Amino acid sequence: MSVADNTTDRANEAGFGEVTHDLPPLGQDPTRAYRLGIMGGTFDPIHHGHLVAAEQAFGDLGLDLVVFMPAGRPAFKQDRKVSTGEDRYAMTLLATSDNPHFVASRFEVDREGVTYTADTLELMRGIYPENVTLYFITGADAIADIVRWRDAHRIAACAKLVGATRPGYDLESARRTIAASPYPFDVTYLEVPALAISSSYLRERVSAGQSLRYLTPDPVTGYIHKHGLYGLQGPSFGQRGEA
Ligand code: DND
Repeated sequence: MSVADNTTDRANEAGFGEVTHDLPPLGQDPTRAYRLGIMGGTFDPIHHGHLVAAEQAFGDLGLDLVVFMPAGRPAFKQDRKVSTGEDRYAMTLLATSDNPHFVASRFEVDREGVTYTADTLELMRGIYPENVTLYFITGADAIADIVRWRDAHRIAACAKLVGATRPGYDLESARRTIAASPYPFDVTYLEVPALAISSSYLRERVSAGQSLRYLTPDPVTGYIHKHGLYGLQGPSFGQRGEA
């Protein structure tokens, strides 16, 4: 059975209707095991903290690939207007394009309705054969929250978790929260270079007309300026002089 046939059958069984996808093929050789990393995020915008965490997970866990998956319609970002899925996907594609083991996917952006991680991972579990283990990569702060995410038990059943340290977050508290959970989460904690960068910090800098250099790849900065994201004031990119 091809990867695509498998996708449609299993997704139908799960009640999601027919699913087409752009996920990379993996698991072709039934005699070996594969490891697929999934870096989920709102990525509004993507920055070097996300990229470093994924690269560290790739190396430390011996992953075959890391799929960067911008969240489709995140139910959990009610406090502010999130940029369109198209803009967040485009920036993710630009940021990952020069790394041969990073892939950007539209899997959530193209899905109708609110996109929950449990649904995404269950669909992916159906798409990939059993010799592919899924590793969902998050910041350590998100690890502590994950027990409260929609259908957390389904997340625990479909994927292993990777908790990347993030400046200011206490790993011990994340460990305690996971240990107290009734669900069988399998978490690997990673020390990643401490990059105190956040998407909100980048958005603030853009709206204040400040540089994003060394905080996110230059093509992402170019996209933000060209498309006037984050309340950028003044002339568009190319006339400002500074990226
Ligand atoms: P964020 O909005 O935190 O993404 O969402 C992360 C993932 O959680 C997405 O896939 C969401 O769909 C999923 N989620 C969240 C809440 C509820 C549910 C699902 C649900 O299904 O119920 P950001 O773009 O802000 O960040 C992406 C990742 O990168 C996060 O794991 C974050 O902790 C991490 N990160 C850093 N890691 C290391 N160093 C830094 C980082 N900045 C962000 N400087």
